[in-house]
Amino acid sequence: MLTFYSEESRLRQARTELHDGALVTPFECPERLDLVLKQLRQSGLGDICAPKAYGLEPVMAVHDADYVTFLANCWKQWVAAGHNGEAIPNIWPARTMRGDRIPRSISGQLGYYALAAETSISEGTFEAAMASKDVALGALEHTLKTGEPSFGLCRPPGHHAAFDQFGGYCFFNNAAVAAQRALDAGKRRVAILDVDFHHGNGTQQIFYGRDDVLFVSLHGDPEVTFPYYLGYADEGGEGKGEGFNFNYPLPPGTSVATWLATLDQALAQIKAVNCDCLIVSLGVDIFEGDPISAFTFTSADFTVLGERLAQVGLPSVFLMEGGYAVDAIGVNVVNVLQGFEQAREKGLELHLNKGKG
Ligand code: OKP
Ligand code: ZN
Repeated sequence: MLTFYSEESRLRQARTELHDGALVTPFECPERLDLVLKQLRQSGLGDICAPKAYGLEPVMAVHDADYVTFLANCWKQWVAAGHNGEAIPNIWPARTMRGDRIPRSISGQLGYYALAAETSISEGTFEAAMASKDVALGALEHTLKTGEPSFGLCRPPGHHAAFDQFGGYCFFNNAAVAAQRALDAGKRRVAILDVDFHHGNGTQQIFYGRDDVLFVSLHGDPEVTFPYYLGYADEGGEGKGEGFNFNYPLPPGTSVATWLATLDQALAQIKAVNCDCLIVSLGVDIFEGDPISAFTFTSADFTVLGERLAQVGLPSVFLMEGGYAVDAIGVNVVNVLQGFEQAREKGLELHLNKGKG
């Protein structure tokens, strides 16, 4: 399986995250890349290559142009306004105020375009977000061309980024950018399966009214978990999109057996709808040792996850989302990809033998 990766992902090097009422070193850190790369190289899974630059057009296909301009200019404007720290929103167009004004001040714009406060914007953030969506697009292009699976080692992650909002460590929605690109390349319907611990609110929002992208997510119950305001079981899509959105919220501490049984339901939903390819929002923060999440996967369980995903039998693109137990992140990611590859090869073998009669 080919991996796509960009050195420019390292340009995302924020120093601050608002966590537990303090500014801490961000959980979503560049070291995450090192451990995944190291394990990929050791595993012999396949080559690692750099994507080409796809520009802004595929981003504008799912994001608001003014939002993209805001992200491109935010750091410069923040510095020009004389601020010393990183750019962090501290006021929003809350329910009791106007939601139709985008203030001129960068502080006002930050609140307008942010959906949470933990994610600081720092120098290089926009460039890293550009690299991350290129990684996703490189992986997608390879899979569309060859039918072979691919892995996009995206960083920063994407699934919380909505049409015109950043947050939850995400700026561009890499999975959405890739899904839209697949459609624009002639695919009729794309399935996005999100296994990250956190609900992919951005992906859901972008495709909520559409039937050409099926969004299915397993995640920590938003009653008690970020992002709190989306990801409930009764969100089934709207208009044409009705029946193309499935949420499986699960309580903190959910056993792997229950999680996998729920996955089987989610996979049945995907198989019940005709899809041309599968994009997996691969967060490995469902790991038992994750510092900000509450599911119970062991490293070995990730292999089982990969095996099950192969049963869907669709051309598949894996895109990195979360995973903050840095020491284990490489093993956990590679276990998914190897489980997938091994099950897929076995499946192909069975198929060939059947053909021989
Ligand atoms: C991004 B991805 C910790 C609370 C959680 C944001 C979580 C973002 C997760 N201070 N805050 O889905 O892994
Ligand atoms: Zn997550």
